[in-house]
Amino acid sequence: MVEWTDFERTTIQDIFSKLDFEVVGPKTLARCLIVYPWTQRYFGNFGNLYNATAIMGNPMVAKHGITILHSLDRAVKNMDDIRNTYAELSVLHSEKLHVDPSNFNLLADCLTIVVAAHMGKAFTGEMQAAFQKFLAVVVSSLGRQYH
Ligand code: HNI
Repeated sequence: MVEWTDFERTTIQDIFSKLDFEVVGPKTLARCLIVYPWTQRYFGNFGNLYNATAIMGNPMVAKHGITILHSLDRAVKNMDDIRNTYAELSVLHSEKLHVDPSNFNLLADCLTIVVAAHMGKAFTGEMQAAFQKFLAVVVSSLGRQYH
């Protein structure tokens, strides 16, 4: 069971309430596919991922990035039970999609970078610590049903 301080709770909720999912989601997934090109192998049905320009302009990447952000928002709304919130998604990524769980960390890091770029100076070290703690719990919960 993860303990959250009031500061962590408020910070995470605050960051998410201000994020434009339609912008941040696509940017995050695109960045992951560009920086870690081996992650592209899971998106074989997404069409043209030939280079960075193609990835950034790919509507399926954009749509899926938004889906991921909405899914993260579910964790924000269930901060005391992220593990159960992601039980089904964990099974899906493990048994159906066969996504190597180390990739969850890569996507989480890309999200942190995109958020930092959007928030600029407002994204203090303490806020980053809270945000990354949240993402670490998400990553661990998504990886829970792997065996
Ligand atoms: Ni992920 C589908 C959430 C990381 C590959 N993923 C989903 C769906 C959600 C989701 C929600 C839609 C499920 C459904 O249709 O029922 N994925 C998340 C979250 C994270 C994450 C919250 C991490 C923070 N997924 C990743 C990573 C990869 C990944 C890192 C691969 C590198 N996910 C997929 C693939 C699909 C997917 C592939 C199916 C996409 C499709 O539409 O075909």
